[in-house]
Amino acid sequence: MVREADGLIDLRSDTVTKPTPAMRRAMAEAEVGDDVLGDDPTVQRLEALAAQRVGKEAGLFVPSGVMANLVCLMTLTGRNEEVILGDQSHLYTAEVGGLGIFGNVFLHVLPNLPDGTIPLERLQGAIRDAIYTPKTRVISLENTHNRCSGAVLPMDYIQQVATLARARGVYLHLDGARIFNAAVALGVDAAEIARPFEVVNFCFSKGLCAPVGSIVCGGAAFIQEARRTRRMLGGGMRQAGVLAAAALVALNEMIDRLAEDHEHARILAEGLANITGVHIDPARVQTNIVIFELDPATGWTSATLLSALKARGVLLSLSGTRLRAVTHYGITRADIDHALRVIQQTLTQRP
Ligand code: TLP
Repeated sequence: MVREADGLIDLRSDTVTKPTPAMRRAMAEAEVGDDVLGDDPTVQRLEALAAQRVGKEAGLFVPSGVMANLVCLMTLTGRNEEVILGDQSHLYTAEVGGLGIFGNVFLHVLPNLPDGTIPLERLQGAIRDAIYTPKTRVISLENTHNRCSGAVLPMDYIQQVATLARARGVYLHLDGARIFNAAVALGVDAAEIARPFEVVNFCFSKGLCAPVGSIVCGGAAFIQEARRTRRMLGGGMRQAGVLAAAALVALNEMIDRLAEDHEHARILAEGLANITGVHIDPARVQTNIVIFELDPATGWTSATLLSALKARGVLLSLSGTRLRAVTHYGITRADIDHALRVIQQTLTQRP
């Protein structure tokens, strides 16, 4: 990795990753066509490979993770229906309520535990189908769980939720924006994680470094219907093969290296735990997202520290009121050590 000329250590998100040289070459050379007319061979190759990676029949390329979630859930639901989801989910906290607004879908929100799960008993009690309630159509889970420090959902938990959903005639959806981080952390294929879900979406534009794009995967009939939803949302793209070409490189070359990001996140979390005034449980950090809080006795708030660190060349972001650092392809071990030194030095001063 070559450091950017600005010298910043940008830990705001893995979405800041830029396309690799191999991606730029593939984009320049991509064979393209009008994808709304079904003519783009590179998009078709991407959709087939992505679906295969998560063990589903078919895939649909969409511009963003937000649209992927919308396409999945709007395709699965109708008026008077609801989606059960966690109060810490990206869908509920960071997508402007689009599912309720565009989809006319009721968002039935249940509390997430710090490990990203929603207790099974709560789900069991929440599914409903009475004449005076919305009908529960989907349960949506997130893996890895962004606001729960990038937590990986336990496989047996997912299986239990799937068994419950099936028994009650409810679909299971996965916001798998970072499914490959979960797969690498567990040492399993993404298809194994995706198996219990009817419908899964994931992103190419986060840790996998592609510039744009997400994918929706599921059964062939579902994807045909999802294509119509994408069109309605304005997500049909024309010569999208230039983007799909980068996403193909992401799938073929960028997954295994996520282990390095996880290692950097672990080192960062352990380093933070040794800094006076920082509250973090490093054992919670399983993938590439590190979330921590400050002791009020330091005199610093998340917001004041964020701007002081920015002035010193280290960029973090907020996760609610907490601070967040995300490791990625653009971050080296030396960057982690430097960021830790800067955070420690800054916290020893008064704001
Ligand atoms: N997450 C972004 C921000 O929006 C917070 C980030 O920096 O982490 N699902 C999950 C679990 C996500 O973390 C995100 C993006 C999305 C969906 C949406 O993806 P985009 O922003 O590419 O549409």
